[in-house]
Amino acid sequence: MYTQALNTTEAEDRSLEDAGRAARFQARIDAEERIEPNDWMPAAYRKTLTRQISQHAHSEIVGMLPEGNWITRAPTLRRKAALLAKVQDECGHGLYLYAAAETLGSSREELVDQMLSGKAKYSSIFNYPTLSWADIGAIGWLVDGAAIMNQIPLCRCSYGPYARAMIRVCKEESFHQRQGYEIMLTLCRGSAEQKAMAQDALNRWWWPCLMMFGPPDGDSQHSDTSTKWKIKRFSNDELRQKFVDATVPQAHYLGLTLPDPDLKKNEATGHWDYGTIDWDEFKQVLAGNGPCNRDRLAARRKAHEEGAWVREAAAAYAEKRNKKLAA
Ligand code: FAQ
Repeated sequence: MYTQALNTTEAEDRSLEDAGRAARFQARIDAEERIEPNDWMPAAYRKTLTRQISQHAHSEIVGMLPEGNWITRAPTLRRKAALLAKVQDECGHGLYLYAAAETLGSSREELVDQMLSGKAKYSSIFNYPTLSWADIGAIGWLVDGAAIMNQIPLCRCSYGPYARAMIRVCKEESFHQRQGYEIMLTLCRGSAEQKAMAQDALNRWWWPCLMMFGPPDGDSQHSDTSTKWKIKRFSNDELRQKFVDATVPQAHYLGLTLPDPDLKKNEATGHWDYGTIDWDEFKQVLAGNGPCNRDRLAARRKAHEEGAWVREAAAAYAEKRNKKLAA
């Protein structure tokens, strides 16, 4: 476990700043050096990274639920195998991310309890329902697509364990994005009913996906410090725009229409200008009032309770093994 002595309070940090530690820390960040678990870091850097990484981990774990819902109903054995593997990958991402967060001094139990009690956030996107098979295509294409756009720059995050975890996560998310797009392509080349199902999924997932990138830059609370510390390399709005620019031509290739009458190519900037996002809806989802917030937390709490015997057995085995090794 990483030493408790490194867990400085904010008051202690202020006095350490006087000694120039904070300035040396910032100089290392500015020089693109990686910060590793045993290095000195300001309490606020540790806190914001623990917040972001744990929220990211919870998103991967809760994110298994909407797709997991379709494993038993996948249309073919091939689709079932791919979906099963994808959902397992998301679980693996959650586990790397909890491990990365643990290097900052919080235990996995503590972090998971924060999620189960509703104190910690997870991505808004996982509070929407998966109503048809096309939603599985839309999630892979759009949700994983948005996740990649956000996570590729995190491979260069200043905190070593998070940046390294992101490399593998991004490779797997790219595969997920392609399998989702391929489901959409198959539906769009199928019957009129299948194409309509794909269009309906796009209509429902498009705006919530744009919300995944977080509040507009003017309302983002953490962006300034996270940018200074090179946790964030692009702002929420910059990443959202990159996602729109990459995704609109993909929708056109599928022969689908984006549910935004204001969407228009801006010939001067080369970007796709999009309409107004419903930030009230985003705030409602964050406040726990999205279509599935209650179901998602109830499902996670049930799984946690039902898994208690596994945790107890693992702890008993570890204790026995440690005693044996010490003997
Ligand atoms: N949902 O000041 P900012 C995936 C919160 S993984 C919920 O701009 P920040 C893979 C934010 O936490 C998806 N809350 O915050 C997958 C803060 O609240 P706090 C998850 C949100 O941190 C695919 C407050 O609003 N990805 O999809 C959201 O600078 C398929 C103010 O916001 C990550 O977590 C939101 N959408 O920027 C899995 C990536 N947006 O903490 C399964 C890492 C904002 O003060 C199936 N995270 N908030 O209480 C990040 O890059 C950042 O944390 C942002 C937010 C960009 C999400």
